Amino acid sequence: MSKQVIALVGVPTDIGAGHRGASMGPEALRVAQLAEKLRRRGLEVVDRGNLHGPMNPWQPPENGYRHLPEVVAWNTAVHGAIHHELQAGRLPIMLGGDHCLAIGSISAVARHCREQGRNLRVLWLDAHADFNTSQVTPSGNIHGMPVACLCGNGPRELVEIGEKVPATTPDVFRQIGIRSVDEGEKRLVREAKVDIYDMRHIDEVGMKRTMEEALEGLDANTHLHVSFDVDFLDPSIAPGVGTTVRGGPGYREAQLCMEMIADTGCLGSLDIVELNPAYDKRNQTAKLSVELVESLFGKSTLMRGPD
Ligand code: Z70
Ligand code: MN
Ligand code: MN
Ligand code: MN
Repeated sequence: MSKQVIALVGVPTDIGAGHRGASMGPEALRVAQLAEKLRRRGLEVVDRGNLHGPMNPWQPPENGYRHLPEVVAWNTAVHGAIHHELQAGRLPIMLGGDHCLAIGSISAVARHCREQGRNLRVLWLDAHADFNTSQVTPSGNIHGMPVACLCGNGPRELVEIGEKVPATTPDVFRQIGIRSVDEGEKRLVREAKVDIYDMRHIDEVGMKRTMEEALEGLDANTHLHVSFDVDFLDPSIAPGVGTTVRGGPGYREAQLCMEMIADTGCLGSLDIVELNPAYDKRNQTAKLSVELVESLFGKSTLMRGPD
């Protein structure tokens, strides 16, 4: 087998968010030396630069959605770019950008898995379930809706980006670190039976057992996609996000989470989203994200492996 090549795809927009600034995420990750750190691990990395799309018009929601046409435009570009990289055998890392962009990236991954006859598992690392619809959203912000859209519950223009409708089903998702779910959204995740490992679960059984559960059933034919919303992390270590929610995983729990994913050998694609340099201090949240991604690609904090 030839060496796995990683492709970085920057998507500089905050079109789906409720705070401005996630559009600066890709550059902050580059400044924190994401590519160089992965290369130092012996990996081959190409940086595709940034995708382009409409400006953020910063308008109030219309019919329950903020900036829907712009969100469609950005996600259409993401879908094409991520599918292109997968098709060429590369492992794409999407540098967001806000989390609405996972509609484009995960629909592309799902399409690729269908084409290749592979099974898909999505690990959704987030403080939020992102399962809102226009009926129940408290904000109209589409970054609170990507999982619902991917499962067919959303506006036609977004749901159809996956080519197959729905692009995915709730059973492929494992959500970890969840601690902020809106009232109407709770009913929806329960009805859809989304597999949620919330902070209470992590507190009760620990991160190790949680990850064993979330990773159960993977095999050599599984493509593992990690959608890493940086607000997954406790705000004391990761202040550089638009929406901080206290009570998240700390440094050691987050490292263990990444190390256990690396150990599966199944990682096939990654989103890094919601990093917001406007709220950060000395780029510390970008640096921490890069450290965690190094662990995701096999760097161990312990005395294991080639390090
Ligand atoms: C809330 C909403 C949200 C961030 C997702 C929050 C959504 N559930 N916020 N990611 N940072 O407005 O739908
Ligand atoms: Mn999110
Ligand atoms: Mn393909
Ligand atoms: Mn979030």
